[in-house]
Amino acid sequence: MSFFKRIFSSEKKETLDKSLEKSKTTFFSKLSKAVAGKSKVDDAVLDNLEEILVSSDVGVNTTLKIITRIESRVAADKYLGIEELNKILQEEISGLLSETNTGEATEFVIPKDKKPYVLMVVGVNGVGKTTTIGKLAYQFKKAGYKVVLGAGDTFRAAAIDQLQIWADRVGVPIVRQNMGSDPASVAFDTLQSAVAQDADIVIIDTAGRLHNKVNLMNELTKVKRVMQKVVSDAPHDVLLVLDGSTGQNAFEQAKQFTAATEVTSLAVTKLDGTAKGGVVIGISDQFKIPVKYIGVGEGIEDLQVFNKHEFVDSFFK
Ligand SMILES: Nc1nc2c(ncn2[C@@H]2O[C@H](COP(=O)(O)OP(=O)(O)OP(=O)(O)O)[C@@H](O)[C@H]2O)c(=O)[nH]1
Ligand SMILES: [Mg+2]
Repeated sequence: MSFFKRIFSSEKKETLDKSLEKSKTTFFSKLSKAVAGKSKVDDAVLDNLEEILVSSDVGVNTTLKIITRIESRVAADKYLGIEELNKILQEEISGLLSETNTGEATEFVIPKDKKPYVLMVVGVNGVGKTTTIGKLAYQFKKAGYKVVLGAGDTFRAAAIDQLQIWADRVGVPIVRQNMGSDPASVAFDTLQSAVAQDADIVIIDTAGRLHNKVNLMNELTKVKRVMQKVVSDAPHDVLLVLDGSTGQNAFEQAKQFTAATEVTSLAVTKLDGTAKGGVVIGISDQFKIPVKYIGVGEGIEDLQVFNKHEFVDSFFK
């Protein structure tokens, strides 16, 4: 590992540790209370643990899996201190997430055989789509890719301007039309422009707010279909953005969205300043769709490639 890479990863780790501070403090103090005055891991401790995991937004199904693992590992009525229980929990959660072969990446990379690689970003309003696009454009550009943005959220004028600000900040081109124009037409233009410029990556923003859900899903379908007139297998990635600070709501949104339209990866944002970081553990376990990115702040650098081992490590540190 190079010197710079080492510096980068330790910085990344520090940011992650800091962002998860609130989740960790809440979790650890609840955990301490659960074992305070106890001399063994009995049913009462396990019940408490179950409650702590559920209230940390890990989700019921994933919590039950974790409890089962702890039960089979800890001999009944064995004495365990808080440190030890914490360590076992960390190991079991890590083990559980290891059963999926996603969340191993550590860098912002895209497959080489797709050019341009087309990434479409979807999600309900306010979750952080546009911000995540700006941060992604920054990271991809930094990694040496040529990026073009498409302002496919034509529902609000401010949405187009917001993406323009990010494009300017990062220094990448943007393709836009007027407010109210057809998002599919913007996507078409963006792909054509990207092909003409020999760009590596296209990122298309979409509206989160439309008159109703059916409209929104129909529109996404249309955008995809029209894109394929330019790049036949586009989009290569449909990234659903979820607001992690909404906890179980993020879960629900993921369920509803994935049922209504094809989603190929997830980004969970706003993990800074929330006590609901556990939601990422549940989402990674419950959805077949990989969590690719996590948002840890509003700044341009505040996006990380989701790595499950680093995440669990930070969560329990
Ligand atoms: N703290 C924090 N704030 C974030 C993060 N990601 C996005 N935000 C903030 O969330 C708010 C909404 O972000 P947008 O990117 O506009 O969300 P959007 O999904 O594009 O919203 P619409 O365009 O209305 O559908 C902004 O104030 C962002 O700065 C994050 O990781 N952490
Ligand atoms: Mg937006």
